[in-house]
Amino acid sequence: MFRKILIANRGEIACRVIRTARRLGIATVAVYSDADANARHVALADEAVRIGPAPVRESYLRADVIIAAAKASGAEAIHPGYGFLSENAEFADALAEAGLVFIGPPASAIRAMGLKGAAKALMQEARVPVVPGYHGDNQDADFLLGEAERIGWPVLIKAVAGGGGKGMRRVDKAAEFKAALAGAQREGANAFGNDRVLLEKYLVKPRHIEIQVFADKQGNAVHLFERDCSVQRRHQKVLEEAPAPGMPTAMRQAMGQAAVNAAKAIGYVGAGTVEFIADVSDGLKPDRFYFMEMNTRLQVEHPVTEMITGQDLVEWQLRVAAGNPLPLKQEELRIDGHAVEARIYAEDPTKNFLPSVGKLHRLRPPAEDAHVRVDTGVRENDSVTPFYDPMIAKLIVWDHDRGAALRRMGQALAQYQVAGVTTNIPFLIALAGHPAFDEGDLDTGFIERFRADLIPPVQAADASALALAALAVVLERRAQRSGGKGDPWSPWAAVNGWRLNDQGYDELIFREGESETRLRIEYAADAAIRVKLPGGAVVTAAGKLQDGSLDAVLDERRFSIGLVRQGLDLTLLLPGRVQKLSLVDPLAAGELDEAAGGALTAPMPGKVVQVLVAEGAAVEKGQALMVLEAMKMEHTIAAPARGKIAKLNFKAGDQVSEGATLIALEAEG
Ligand code: MV4
Repeated sequence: MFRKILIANRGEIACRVIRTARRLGIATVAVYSDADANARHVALADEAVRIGPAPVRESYLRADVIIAAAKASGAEAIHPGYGFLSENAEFADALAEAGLVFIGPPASAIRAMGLKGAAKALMQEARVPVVPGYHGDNQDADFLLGEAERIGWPVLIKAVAGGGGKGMRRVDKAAEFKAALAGAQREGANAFGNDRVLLEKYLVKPRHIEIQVFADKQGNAVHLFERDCSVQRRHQKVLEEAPAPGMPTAMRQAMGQAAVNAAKAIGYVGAGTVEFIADVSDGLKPDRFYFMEMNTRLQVEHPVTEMITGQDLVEWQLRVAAGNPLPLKQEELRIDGHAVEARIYAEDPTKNFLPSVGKLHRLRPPAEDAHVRVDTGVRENDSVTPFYDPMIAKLIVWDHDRGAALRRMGQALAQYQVAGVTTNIPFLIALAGHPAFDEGDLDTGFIERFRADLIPPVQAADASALALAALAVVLERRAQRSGGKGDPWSPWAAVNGWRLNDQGYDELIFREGESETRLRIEYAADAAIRVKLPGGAVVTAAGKLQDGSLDAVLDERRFSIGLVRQGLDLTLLLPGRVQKLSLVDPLAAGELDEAAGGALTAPMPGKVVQVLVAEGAAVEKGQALMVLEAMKMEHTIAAPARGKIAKLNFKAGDQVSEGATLIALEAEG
C-alpha cells in the first residue's frame, strides 16, 4: 500500500479521500488555491501545497504544478477526485512518465470512452445494449436524414464529444431535421471542438440508472449494483438513490453483467460507472436498458452505493491502484437497505437556481450516526465563492427500506441550518416528501412536471416566526444592557436613545421584502413577553438566546431554532425553513441601517490597495474611503452615511480577513 498520496482536488471529495487514507494509515498531501488557503481539506491533510490563484485554470487544472507538488512532497500516487483532472488521459499519461501512480483507470480506458460514437461501437462489439441509432462516420446531412427516417421519429441528435446535455437536439419530424443537425454541429464545434454527431431513437420516458463497477489489475471485475439518478435539473443530479426503486432482480443482473462486460472490453481498472438509460414507458423491463456513457472516475453519488453495500469505495480504489486484487468477489456483495443522497447547494430555487455566494455565517449539519452521513468541504464561517461549484454538502441517509430512508432524509434536511447563503434545502425537502417521488414513479422529467409543488413562492413570516424574532430582539438587547461588550455600530446597543422598556410596552417593526409588520411588545412581570400581532392575536414568549441558538416557548409550544443577526437583519433557521426579517429602527435613519449592513467591513478576504481618507476627516454619504483587492477584483468601501472617520484600522498593503472592521465611522446625528 502507498505510504503517502496527494489529492488533486478540493472541497468535499478531497476531505472524503483524506478520511479513508487516514484510516488506512496513508499520509495525505492536499493542494490548494489562494481562495482555499484556509479550507477544510487543507486543515484535514497532513501536508498542503499551494498551487496557484483562485481560478481553476491557474490552480486545480495545473497538471504540471500538481505533479511537481507530488514529487516534492514524496507522494507516490495522486487521487484526482471527480471533475478537474479526473478524466484527463494526458494527466494519467504524465503521471506515469513522472513515476507516479494515477489512482484511476489507464489512460487508454479514459480515451476509449471519450467519444460517444466510438464508445457505442465498442460497446456494441462487447454485446452491451445500445440505443438504436446511427453512430458511423458518414456525416452527410442527407445521409443522416435518411438514417433518422430509418430509426423513426422522434430522433435525438447528439454531439459525439458532448456531455451534460450539450449538443443534443430532439427532432420530431423530417422538416425540422436539418436545422437541428446544424445546431447540434455548431454547439459541438464550439463547446468541444468537434462537430461530429450520432443519431438515436429518442426515448420519451427515460430513467437514468447507472451501475458502479470496479476492476483490478489482475483482470477481475465486479459491479456494486445500481444507483438511480433520474431526478435531475438541467442535467445536474439533485437526488440519487440505491437501489433503483422497482428494479426487478433479473434486470439488475442483466445490467450488472452488461456493465462488467463494458469495463472488461476496455481493460478497465479501478472505480467506474456505466450509465444506462432505461425506457420506462411500460415500467422497468429487463430488455429495455441501453448504454449511454461510462464515467471513468469515482462519482459524486458514490456514497449511496457505500451505504447499501457496506464497502468503502475509496479504500477499494487505493487497494486496486496499489496493485492489490479486488477485496470481494461478485457473490460476496449484497444490497442491504436503501440509501438516498441529496446535494445541498448554495443556490436560490426561487431565482431559477442562481448560485448564492457569501459567507456561511451559520452552518450546522444534522448529527451523523449509522443512518445519517454528511460529506462536506466547508465549515461555519467559510465562504461560497464564485470560483468553484457551490455545493455545500452531500447529505446521505440509510434505512431498511425506501420509505423509511425518505422520511429520514426529510428529517435530516429539516435539521440542517445554513445562514449567509440561500440553499436548495426547502426544495429538497419538498422533493423527498413528494407523493409521486414516494411512489417511485421516476423519470428524468420529474422536476419539470412537479415544478409548482417543489418551488413554493417565498412565504411571509407566520405568527410563530414573528414572535420568535421579537423575542430574539428583546433577549439580545437585555444581554447587551447587562454588561455585554459594546459594539457602537450595533443598533442592538440602543444608540440614539432607542431602548426597550422593561415595563409597559414597546413597538417593533419588521420588514420582509416590501411589507412591514408592526408588533406590540408587552413586558410581563417574569422574563416573558407578550407579542401582539397585527391581527390582534397575542403570543406569550420566553426563552434563551445563546451561541446562535434560540430556545423558546411560545404559549405552550417549544422551539429550538438557529438565529443569526447581521446588523438589522435577522435570519431565523426554522426546521426546514429560513425566515429573513429586518428590524426597522424608527429612530435611526436609513443610513445607520446601511452601516449595520456591513459596508465598513471587508466583504471578503483581500488586500487593502488604497486608503482614501485620514482619521478625523469629515466624509459625505457615498464617499469612497478605501479600495480593497479581493479575488482579483477591486472593491470600493464607501461611507454609508455622512460623518467623521473615527478610526482607520488598516493601511495600504495590509491583508484583511473577511468581516474585519476596516473603518470606524462616527455617523452624524
Ligand atoms: C437520451 C434521452 C432520450 N433518448 N437519449 C441527457 C444527457 C445525456 N447523458 C443523455 N441524456 C439523454 N439521452 C435518448 N436516446 C434523454 C436524455 C435526458 C436525460 C438523461 C438522463 C438524465 C436526465 C436527462 C434529462 C433530459 C434528457
